Amino acid sequence: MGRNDLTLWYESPAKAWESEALPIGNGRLGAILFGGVAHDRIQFNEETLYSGKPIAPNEKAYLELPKIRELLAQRDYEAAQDYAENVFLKKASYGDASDFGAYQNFGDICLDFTGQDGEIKGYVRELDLNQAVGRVRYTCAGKTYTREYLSSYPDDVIAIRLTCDTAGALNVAVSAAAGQPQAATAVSSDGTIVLSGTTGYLEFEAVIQVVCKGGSLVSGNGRLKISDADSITLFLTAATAYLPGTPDYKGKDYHAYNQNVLKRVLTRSWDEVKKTHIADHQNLFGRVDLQLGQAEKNMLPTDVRIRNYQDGEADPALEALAFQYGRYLLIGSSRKGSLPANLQGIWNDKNNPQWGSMFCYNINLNMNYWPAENTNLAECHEPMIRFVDSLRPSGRKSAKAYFNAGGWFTAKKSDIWGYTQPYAAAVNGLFIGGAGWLCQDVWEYYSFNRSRDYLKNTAYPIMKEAAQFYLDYLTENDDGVLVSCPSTSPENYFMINGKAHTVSDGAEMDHRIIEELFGNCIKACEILGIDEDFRALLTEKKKKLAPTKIGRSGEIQEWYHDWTCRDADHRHLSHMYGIYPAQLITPEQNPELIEAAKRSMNSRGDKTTGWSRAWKINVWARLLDGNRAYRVLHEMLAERFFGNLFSYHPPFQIDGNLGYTAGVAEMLLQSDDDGNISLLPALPEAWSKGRVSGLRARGDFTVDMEWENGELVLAKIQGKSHLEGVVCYDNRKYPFETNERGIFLFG
Ligand code: FUC
Repeated sequence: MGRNDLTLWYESPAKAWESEALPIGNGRLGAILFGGVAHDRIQFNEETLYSGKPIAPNEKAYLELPKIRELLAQRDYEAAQDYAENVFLKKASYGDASDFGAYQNFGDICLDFTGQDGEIKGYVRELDLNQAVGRVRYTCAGKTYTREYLSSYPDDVIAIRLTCDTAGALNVAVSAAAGQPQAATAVSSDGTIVLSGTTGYLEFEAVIQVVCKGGSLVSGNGRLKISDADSITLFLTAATAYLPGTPDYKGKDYHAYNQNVLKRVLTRSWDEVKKTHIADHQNLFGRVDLQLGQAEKNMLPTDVRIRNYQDGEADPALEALAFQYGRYLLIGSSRKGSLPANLQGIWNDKNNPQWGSMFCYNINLNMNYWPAENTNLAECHEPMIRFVDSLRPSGRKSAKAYFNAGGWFTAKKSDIWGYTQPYAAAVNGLFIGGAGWLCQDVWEYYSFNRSRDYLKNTAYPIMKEAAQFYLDYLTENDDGVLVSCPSTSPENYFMINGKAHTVSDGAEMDHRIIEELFGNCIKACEILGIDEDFRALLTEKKKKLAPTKIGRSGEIQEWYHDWTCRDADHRHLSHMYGIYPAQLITPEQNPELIEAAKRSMNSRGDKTTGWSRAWKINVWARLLDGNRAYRVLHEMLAERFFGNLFSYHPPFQIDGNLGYTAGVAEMLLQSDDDGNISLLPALPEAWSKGRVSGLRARGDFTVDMEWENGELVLAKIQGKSHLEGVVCYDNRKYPFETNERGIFLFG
């Protein structure tokens, strides 16, 4: 077994799904591996198995909007909130809220072994991140048993291989446990188990195909009983009737789909399937190498390392492993053609998971994609961008229905059914920045990869239409500035006369989201040489947007007015948006605001939910405080990562993992749209020596670096030849030279 520095490994089977078991995934099909000896459980998911169904917007809701604005103009926040929640957002107006979809558990593959009655020796369970293969190995009565598990993107299946070093020693009963109440199981002596049914709205089917070498196979009692086999291979395919782009989002022939997948894979040997899978995975995963310390620590099991780390033992290699784990998880949950990674990626064992395991974009979905570009996984970004695009038809209806506006709108959350409406309670559901924030990903993909064709045909149309919504929605206040009204600052409350309110007449986060979106649209118009009038309009409106303000506490104001917030340590850092994830406020350009931001960050404190800590790592990196970023990172890894390295809010949420990964990269490398690349901008003392290769910088650059005693000793910044002549310089510590081939060297 591997034991290399990119392997998670354990000396006993997993009992707990959330904190011990190990994930594999191909973007569409995910599985969680337990590795039990007598009984093995492989819990699986298919990314489109959601409850719920499409919900129509309330087309007349906008008629209530002027009243909310009027109450806010009178600064009657209590009445404004009451009206917003009980009239404008009244749940009954929007159909049945329970139709909002929750991600579902598909089921389990169960393996019950017999004939292994002796003492179990040398048990090892591992997940090899480099190969994306899970393994179990142990010895019993002198025979060594091995299991391998993978979820292949090229073959579109989950595949499991059972072997033993002694011929004819495998005796196992294979069965399936349905995750859905309305599912039936059919077992057939041709070696298949079919699990099919409906959620009430959506039909689904999974097929498990067993292939044995040697021995015999019989079916009965809902199981396939295999005796005396030399080796056994299981393939799992699963699909649903989900079909986006149709009025009811249904119509895929899932049965034919499964049959085709199986037909194809059954022509291939296990070795071929495995080889193709590893090559495909390594093409993405292998692009980045990060060394932060001694790998020898991997001689200890991963859960032991986490415990030692919690006890204060230094383990920079574990910090690097958690970085790579985030990349592994993004590859496993977001591949070209799939849906984006939801709150739990694609891994979920419940039918009522926390927050429906939905797509939530007042931070969570956004954070999932923070490492997509800078850690060299642009292909994994594609599902997110396609998803944003897919929200537009519904988003146009919501813009019209709730705001009588053009363009497209979405509030804070969506399922797979195109939900874009605002909803009660306002503290969550009246988020105005959804579409704008989602457009950040659309722009960033261009910014890193610089495809003009993508900018013109994909990015700009999505961004322009979102900008059109904000142009219609913004209102001018008594100070003559444009504000978002009504709006909330995600999920926070402000205090007036001892009372907490959430509906406001201007939130810093919205203003910065809109400023960034307008700015990116302006840049796109300039690059493409189009839409001169629209560009002029955006430039004019951008200038009039409410600026970032410093309040009497010396901190950044979270709202247009100088209010204090109810929870000083609130997990959302919405007023830091301009610093991270946007780059509107920088140490070079805005030193005063940066000082105010530091005060805001200190007020919020370090110890919050999983994803909130990850956001803090990224913000402190942008504030160029590497040691502080590291402190948060260290506490996060010790206090918000389970032994299986899933990060938790709690509960497990993948945003924490992915935000952590982005944060590590942000500490090592920063870049912007103006051609600045900054090497080791927030290197902590704890990482005094290390090297990294394959990080990405905006402008289509790939960066390798080595450092010793906290100082850069070598850097290679490689651009594409078509970018020769692009400005590229380090505006911070390490200036470097360009040469005529677009390769920049330091050291
Ligand atoms: C937002 C956050 C919560 C949680 C949920 C999924 O509502 O404020 O903390 O992450 O999304």
